[in-house]
Amino acid sequence: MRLLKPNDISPSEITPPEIYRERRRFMQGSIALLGGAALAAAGEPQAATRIAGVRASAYKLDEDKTPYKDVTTYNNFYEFGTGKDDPAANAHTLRTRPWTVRVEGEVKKARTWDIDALMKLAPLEERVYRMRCVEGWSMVIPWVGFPLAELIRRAEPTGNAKYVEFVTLNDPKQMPGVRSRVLDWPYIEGLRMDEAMHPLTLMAVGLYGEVLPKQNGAPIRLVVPWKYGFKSAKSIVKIRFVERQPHTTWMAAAPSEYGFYSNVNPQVDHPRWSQARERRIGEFLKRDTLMFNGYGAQVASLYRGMDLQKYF
Ligand SMILES: Nc1nc2c(c(=O)[nH]1)N[C@H]1C(S)=C(S)[C@@H](COP(=O)(O)O)O[C@H]1N2
Ligand SMILES: [Mo]
Repeated sequence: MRLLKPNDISPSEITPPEIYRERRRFMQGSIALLGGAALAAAGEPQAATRIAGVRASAYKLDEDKTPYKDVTTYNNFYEFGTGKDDPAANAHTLRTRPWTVRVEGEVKKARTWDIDALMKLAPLEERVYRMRCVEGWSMVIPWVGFPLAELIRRAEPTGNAKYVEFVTLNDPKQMPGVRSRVLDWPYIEGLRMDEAMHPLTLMAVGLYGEVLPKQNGAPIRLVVPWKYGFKSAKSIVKIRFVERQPHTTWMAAAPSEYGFYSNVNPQVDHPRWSQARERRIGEFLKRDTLMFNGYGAQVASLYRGMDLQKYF
């Protein structure tokens, strides 16, 4: 996603992955030629670590998984830059230990969770989900995580808790991108309570059986597979239960383009491009985008009676 003034971007400006990879290969070649071995090494993701005791789950897909390399080098994480390869190059400065997540607001049990305690809160499972970015590309990713509902139950929300707000890290010392005013920091997202409680909604701590790479939102992020990617907030530090609909970062940036709900909906165009089709990273031909990203059987009932053109 890029934040530009209206009409600044056309869908054709979104770099197709094959061209992007070509460019990257070229750049890597130039770095090698400069003899910048240290520079190249700094740009590599940290050594991956396997997570023990991850269970298989019923959430599988009959679709090819996007290669690890693409999942971890083609990213949106504006705190580390707006280019797709910026997060992989820059996120090594993020410190993921010690890390705490504050759970507060309209709950009986407000608590500060240490990340290592959070990772043991519920059994970790592998879930293969489709992810679809509002920019028109998609991936299939084997996440490791636990349902957000498990955390919510332990917090014991009060009757006033109607929404959940997710606040992510905002530290200019670790995140070079937040020095730029491209968005209002911290990055904030939100869900309605029933969306947050939905069994598909995942707190992810890993992918491909390994600890979440920093560029993918380590140490903990949200994954909401029936919504556009920007709902899946990375590197979360606070979860607040609130009565009013949260004011999310992308709504503040461009209210006519990014609504609160942000359900994947091929029938509602982005004001500057169609959402009817998408490019699966690694494939050449575009495929049709599915209503609710293919999760309609599970989530359509959450929106029964709502005008999805109005509540986009
Ligand atoms: N904190 C934070 N979370 C974020 C973003 C971001 O810029 N900052 N980008 C969002 C967008 S637009 C997408 S598509 C997904 C990308 O996740 P991935 O890079 O792991 O595929 O992260 C989302 N979460
Ligand atoms: Mo996105």
